[in-house]
Amino acid sequence: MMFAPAIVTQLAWPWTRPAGWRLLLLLVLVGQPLAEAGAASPVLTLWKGLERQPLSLDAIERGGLQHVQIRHPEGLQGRFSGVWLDDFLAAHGLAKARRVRFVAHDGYTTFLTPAQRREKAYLLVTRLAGQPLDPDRLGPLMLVVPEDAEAVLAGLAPMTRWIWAIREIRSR
Ligand SMILES: Nc1nc2c(c(=O)[nH]1)N[C@H]1C(S)=C(S)[C@@H](COP(=O)(O)O)O[C@H]1N2
Ligand SMILES: [Mo]
Repeated sequence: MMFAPAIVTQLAWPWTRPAGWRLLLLLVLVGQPLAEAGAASPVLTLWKGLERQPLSLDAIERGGLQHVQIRHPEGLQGRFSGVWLDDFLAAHGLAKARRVRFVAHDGYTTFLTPAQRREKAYLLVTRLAGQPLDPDRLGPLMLVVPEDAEAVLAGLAPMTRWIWAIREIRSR
């Protein structure tokens, strides 16, 4: 245990510094790994038939983030970021899926056919104002149709496929 005193000194020194330094050190030592662990932990289960694939926010966003400025009927507004559903499906070899079913944490479920996906561009939202969506409310993922946002607010278009709190996507 020759080097034990050195470790003790290293662990001790932040606490002997002024508060600002302690905070900075805490952010670097604890915050960054936590943020990385959060982005890498699974938020979605993707089913390709019987094959199950857990996906992290990082994995979902890999195709490149798109941004839209909209008002969501559930009261959120601002810059929503995510990936186009068709790009996401294509990236997972599911461009031709005959049924894409979404299952939410509250049990709500709905599905899209290829014709429905051709008709409207669906955005699989991962962030609002740059931050992951609150998992206790409408997160971790939601589906929106940006081109319909105003019509939905005006009551002129249905929002039955604006599913939020998505936890699973099942395809076949
Ligand atoms: N996760 C989740 N998404 C959902 C729903 C829901 O209950 N849970 N309701 C859907 C339906 S049927 C409609 S019309 C709209 C609005 O639902 P609401 O009127 O019950 O708020 O959100 C859709 N997305
Ligand atoms: Mo509905």
